[in-house]
Amino acid sequence: MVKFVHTSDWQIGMKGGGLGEAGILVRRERIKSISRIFELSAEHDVDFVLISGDVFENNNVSNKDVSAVISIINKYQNMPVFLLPGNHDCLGSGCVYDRDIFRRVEHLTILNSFEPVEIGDAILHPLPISSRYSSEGDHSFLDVKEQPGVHIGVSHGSLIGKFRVEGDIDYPIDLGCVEECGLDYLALGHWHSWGVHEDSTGVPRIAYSGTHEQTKYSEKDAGYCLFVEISEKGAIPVIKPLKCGGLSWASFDYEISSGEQLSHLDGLLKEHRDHNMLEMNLRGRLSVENENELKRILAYHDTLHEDFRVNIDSLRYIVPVDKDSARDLGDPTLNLVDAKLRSIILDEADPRQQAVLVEAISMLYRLSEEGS
Ligand SMILES: [Mn+2]
Repeated sequence: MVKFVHTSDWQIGMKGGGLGEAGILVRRERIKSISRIFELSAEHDVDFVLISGDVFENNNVSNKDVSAVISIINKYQNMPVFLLPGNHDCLGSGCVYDRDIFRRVEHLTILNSFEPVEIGDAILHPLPISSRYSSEGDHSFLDVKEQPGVHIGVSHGSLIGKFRVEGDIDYPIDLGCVEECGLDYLALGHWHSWGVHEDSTGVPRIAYSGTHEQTKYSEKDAGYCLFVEISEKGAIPVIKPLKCGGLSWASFDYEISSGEQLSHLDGLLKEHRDHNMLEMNLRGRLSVENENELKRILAYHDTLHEDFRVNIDSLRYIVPVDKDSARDLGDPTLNLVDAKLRSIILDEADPRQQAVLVEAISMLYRLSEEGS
């Protein structure tokens, strides 16, 4: 029986990724999430923790970042940890794992060669990475079909045929290698979503743990590590995702076509209030008269989240073309300017000029609201 936790892509030392102030929070959470992986590992009484690459964002990370990771590992002296260098923290000159501190942590093994490593009933077969980018991959593991023990491949790259990417995939991995060599499990890193894949015989033996803490809105199924239990050689692995991510992210699209939808939008945003990180892509058309109400709704919801971003590139403000729809702005001069702008906009054919006029009218509304 072999029990372990599989994790990868911590990418400690990464910048905020365009998240502004929330980037600090995300970086801090990526460290906390490592603690949660070890807590979960202890709770599940695993034999070891296996990390399949990209623990660090690059080989130039600060000693402070390295120390933060080692500090957590050191809190669990009885938990063996096996760490494979990925493409972000690849082997070679200046490799982060050449730093002295890694040699001093006795229960941490850097899988920096192709030599199999035994741990209890398991034998790990590492394929460490030694360059940042490559469109080639060698996944010829040792043939262990006749060897006793539970054999676990540890690698970093992209399963061929499983990812839709333009151009060459990074470090291609042929899923046939698992059956060919007789592996019981292939622990992968590189992609940030967790997922289990079947080998060429249809048995789910290949898995990405995904990143332990989500890094951007576009990532799905991130913030997990995998608990893996393999009863004996040849058995089907039991693979269970464990939530370790601390931040909750959500992203949704909303199409608006009238001001009456604003209260619905407000309600929908309230339903998303528990997410730390919320992104909304707002598109459609909205009358300039409703612009301020929209801004007030958004300003309130901005106070509910660590990060709240609204993409309004596809939202167009429009002016009702009906001349009679002009409203009383509470000042004769403003009313006069409003009427004048409306009459010009009706005759304006150039959409760019129209947009300028719409903006002018919306400024007029703001002015009237500030004055009232
Ligand atoms: Mn990678």
